[in-house]
Amino acid sequence: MVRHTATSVVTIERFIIEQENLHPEATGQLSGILYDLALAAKMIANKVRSAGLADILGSAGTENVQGETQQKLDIIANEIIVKAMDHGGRLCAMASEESEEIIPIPDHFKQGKYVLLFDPLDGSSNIDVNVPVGTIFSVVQRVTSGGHCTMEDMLQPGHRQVAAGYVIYGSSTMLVYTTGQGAHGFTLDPSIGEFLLSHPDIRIPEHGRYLSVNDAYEQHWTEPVRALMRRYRGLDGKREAMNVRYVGSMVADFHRNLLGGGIFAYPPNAKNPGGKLRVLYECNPLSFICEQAGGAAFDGSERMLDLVPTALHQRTAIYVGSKCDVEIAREMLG
Ligand code: P6P
Repeated sequence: MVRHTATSVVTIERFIIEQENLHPEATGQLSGILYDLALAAKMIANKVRSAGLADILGSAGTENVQGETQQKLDIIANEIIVKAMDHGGRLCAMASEESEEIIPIPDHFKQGKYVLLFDPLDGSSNIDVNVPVGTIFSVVQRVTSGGHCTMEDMLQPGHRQVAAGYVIYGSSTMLVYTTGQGAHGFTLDPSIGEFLLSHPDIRIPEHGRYLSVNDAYEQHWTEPVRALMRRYRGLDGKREAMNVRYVGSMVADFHRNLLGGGIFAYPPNAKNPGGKLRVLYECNPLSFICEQAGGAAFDGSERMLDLVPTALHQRTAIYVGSKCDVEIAREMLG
């Protein structure tokens, strides 16, 4: 891999090409998907930045497949991604948190060999209070041949991902992605409208500083989960106490832990007995990135990326972050 010095100005487009050149067999289709996603991210960032002024805060008055009230920006972000991605000829279908069914590629566009699964704006209930939100995406190669993509192409375990990433719309807009050759972060320079390499080859500290969990559900947790959280808090004397940092926006909590070291935990609770976060377009992409950065991800019984999904919007428990802290979860829950 080409090594960049701190002073070199490396755009995401240049970096994508350099990564593609590491694979002589690459056709450029995956690079094209990443380019188009970077464009969509800039467009969404523009909308998120001005949400408070352009009367696009608040609810759209509709519900998504999860029965959650859709925020206006959710729908706008969803449409931006679908329109940016549907004509490039690299995809055979998409799936979104905002759409109950598979989103087919219209017949008048060329069909590609990849599938894109995404959450257009995760944590969107935080928009109105200016808490960072994010876009999460996952790319897998279709497993069926010919014709339209089917659910079989969608329901693949996370270790089949060929790329994954997220965009965090925070104090700055950052895009972090992996194609299996490490995890790399790019910061949007709004003065030139380019994502520039700012965090090459991200490594998550082996021991976490931060514990991200919503302990309002403590009374619903099983005793092993309660014991695990006591361990993370240093209450059983077997581990240094972690600082609790929980924003309620998975991308924001995950990103802080990825850079600073920590664990994001969402155990099953009475409201979400199977866990709350979605396998295909939240847990799998973030787990792929975390493993590529030297971390780990566990779903309460196995490696997150080995879970074989059976439904498009399937939810799961998740413990993702610093390797040693996920190992503790595996020991105490597995
Ligand atoms: P709770 C946002 O709604 C979200 O999907 C994630 O971004 C976030 O981590 C989680 O739900 C917060 O859930 O139950 O703690 O409010």
